[in-house]
Amino acid sequence: LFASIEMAPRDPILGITEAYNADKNPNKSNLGVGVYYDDNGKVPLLECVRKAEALLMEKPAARSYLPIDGLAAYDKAVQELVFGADSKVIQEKRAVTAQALGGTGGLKLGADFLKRFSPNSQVWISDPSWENHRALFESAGFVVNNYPYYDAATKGVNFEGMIGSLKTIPAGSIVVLHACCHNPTGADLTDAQWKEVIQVVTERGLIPFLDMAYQGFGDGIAEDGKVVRQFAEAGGPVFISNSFSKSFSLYGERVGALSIVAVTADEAARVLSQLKRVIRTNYSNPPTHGGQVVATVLSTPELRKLWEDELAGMRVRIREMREAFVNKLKEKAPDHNFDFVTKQRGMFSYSGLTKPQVDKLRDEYAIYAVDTGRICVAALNTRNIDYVIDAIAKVIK
Ligand code: PLP
Ligand code: TYF
Repeated sequence: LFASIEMAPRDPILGITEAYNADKNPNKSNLGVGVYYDDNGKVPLLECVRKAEALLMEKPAARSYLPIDGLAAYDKAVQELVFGADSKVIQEKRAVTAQALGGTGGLKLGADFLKRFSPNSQVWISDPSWENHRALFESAGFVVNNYPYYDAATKGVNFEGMIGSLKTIPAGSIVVLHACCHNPTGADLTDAQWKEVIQVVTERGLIPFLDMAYQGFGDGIAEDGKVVRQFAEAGGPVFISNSFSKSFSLYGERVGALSIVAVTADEAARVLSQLKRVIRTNYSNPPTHGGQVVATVLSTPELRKLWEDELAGMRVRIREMREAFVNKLKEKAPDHNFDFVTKQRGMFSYSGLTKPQVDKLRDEYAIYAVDTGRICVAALNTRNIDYVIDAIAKVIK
């Protein structure tokens, strides 16, 4: 059985962390993986999480199985967060939400559900997109295509190309959209462009699948969730996967969800029953701890306030690093213009660094970035930024 099995390729992003961990250079920096680090270069344990865990420890509870679709309090809190507490789709019982194993788990539940009920659809993802989108939808059995997205010349979105493509793909196609903070480019659509996308997707009967892994890292919690709300109001169906890996710094707890907006409450009930079937045959029911922590924080006013402040702190720190990056490069490499970096949103920047420049940064300076030139701005801090800027200025000379 195993004799003829070949080595699978490494995940290109997670592979960078392995190489970084093995590097002995004391100045090394990992700008590869999309993880938020604080100014000390550490993955933070949020205060709101620590306090919620302390609260939970005060009344220790047995760990029986959760319902198939997860903790009810969690699912409710997720709905209110992604659709807004006053959302019509919640009032009309047209939205269903199931706790999932991170954002990845939400995407995979949605993909498996769609393969069962829309087996002949094809999937369209942005060019480029998160490393795992293509593989995940392919492993659910779909053919995956790209729609144009990034324009290297303007370092922004090729909106003409994108909307033109959405106008030609067949009705029933599944369109994966980054709700905010596009990974890997950092280039998001404007409000007017979103409006046009929503109109084309709705009119043409495409199935939107919104991936929201960075709610709160762009302009704010409500601001970043706006697109989800607009899609929901457009009528449905809509699929939304969301993740708390980054916004709660709970990467290893695997907390996320899949929400589906149906056209009627009756449809929604049937959808949920089928979604539970997908979950049952995959992992039966989700784990308790992360869901309980997030539900506790979101439904306890003081903790909720603390979380919003801590999330704002992360968002602001990334912005400061974007500004410092641009200003410092202006001094060290005045012939180059990096102003686009402050226009990008979220953790990432498609920096424009070429593969040979990325190789040189790694080999000569122990600075690790993705081959495409994507850097994680959230890995910059007041201690490493001067070293990183000096190195970048040298490799782009
Ligand atoms: N979707 C996007 C666009 C991401 O960048 C990530 C990154 O981790 C995920 C989904 C997966 O999130 P999670 O780690 O919660 O599975
Ligand atoms: O894009 C990133 O860096 C994050 C983390 O297979 C990540 O989303 C990267 C690759 C992967 C899982 C998570």
